[in-house]
Amino acid sequence: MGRVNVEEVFEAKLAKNDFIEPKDWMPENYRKHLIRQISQHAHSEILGMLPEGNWISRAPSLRAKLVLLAKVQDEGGHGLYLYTAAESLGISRDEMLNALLTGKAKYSSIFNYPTLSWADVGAVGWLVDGAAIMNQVMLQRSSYGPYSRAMVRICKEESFHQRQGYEIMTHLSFGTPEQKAMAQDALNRWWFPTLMMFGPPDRESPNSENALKWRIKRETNDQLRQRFVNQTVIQAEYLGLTIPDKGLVWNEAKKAYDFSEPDWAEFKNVIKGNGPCNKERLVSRNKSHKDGEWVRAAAAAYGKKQMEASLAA
Ligand code: BYC
Repeated sequence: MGRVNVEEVFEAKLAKNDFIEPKDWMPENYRKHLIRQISQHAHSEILGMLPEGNWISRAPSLRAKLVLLAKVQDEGGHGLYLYTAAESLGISRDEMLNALLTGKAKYSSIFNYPTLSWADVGAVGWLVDGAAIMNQVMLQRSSYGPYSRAMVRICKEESFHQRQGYEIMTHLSFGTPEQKAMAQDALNRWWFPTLMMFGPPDRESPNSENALKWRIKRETNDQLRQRFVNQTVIQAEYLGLTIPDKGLVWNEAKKAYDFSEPDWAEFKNVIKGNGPCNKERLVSRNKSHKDGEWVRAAAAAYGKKQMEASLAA
């Protein structure tokens, strides 16, 4: 029997749309690319708990508080699935968390903006979760099995999150003039940062070529951004809100909206660590990590005892 060429097996799997699984051979750059993207994604979920968590104690009703609590808890769960998927590629949870806590790791730019009013909780759910789903639906068909399966579950929960945000925006937009003004103000502040979530324009996206070749990403940053704009304009119209972009205009020839580019200098500055809340977010995350030390120690001790008991039985 001839020797199996592992590279050919890998390529054949990609060509057939089969999943690559943790024990399969994979090129070292594919493994590193996935660790980078999945760990950044996990960090974003965990950091994403902070701007929303900021409003749990000030939610305007018990119902609103319960729904927001459930949503923030879901984000913690998403982080857990994603860290686990990244661990299957041979990196430890400690290594990833250490990179986050020391400010070395990237996480989504969007979570470095403040949530100034209850309307921001609505705008985050509607726009930020809406953008997250747009990106994550394609990731459900990502080539790495554990990442793809994590995304299936995450997408189900994200669609509930998007509804939660849109419901808040609906109440405010059809409420008093002051409430409608709050909704408009939130949209004004979150619109362009949300467009930045999709990443730099394709002409400046160094990772896209490999991501598309390996079917980690299925669509480009610009394609997803365009689809998000097309979908969201109609939702804003229903709410009677104005998207804060004078360059937004329907283009009949391309059957899509033209729109202004976000300020890419601002985006670069935020991911360098100089956004409005970068420092505050890292301080909060470090504090939570430290405060949770005894919980991790207790869970590890319990796990060890259970293991010893099962080995002795
Ligand atoms: N923020 O070559 P590119 C959520 C970095 S979770 C910060 O296009 P790629 C939610 C990028 O990492 C939302 N950095 O990269 C959670 C790269 O730097 P490195 C997060 C960004 O990977 C809780 C460089 O810029 N979603 O929504 O092909 C509550 C060049 O970029 C950003 C995910 O993570 C950014 N926005 O494409 C509510 C989805 N954009 O690593 C909601 C998974 C780019 O070379 N990730 N950079 O130093 C992806 O799909 C892709 O990684 C991205 C970027 C589309 C984000």
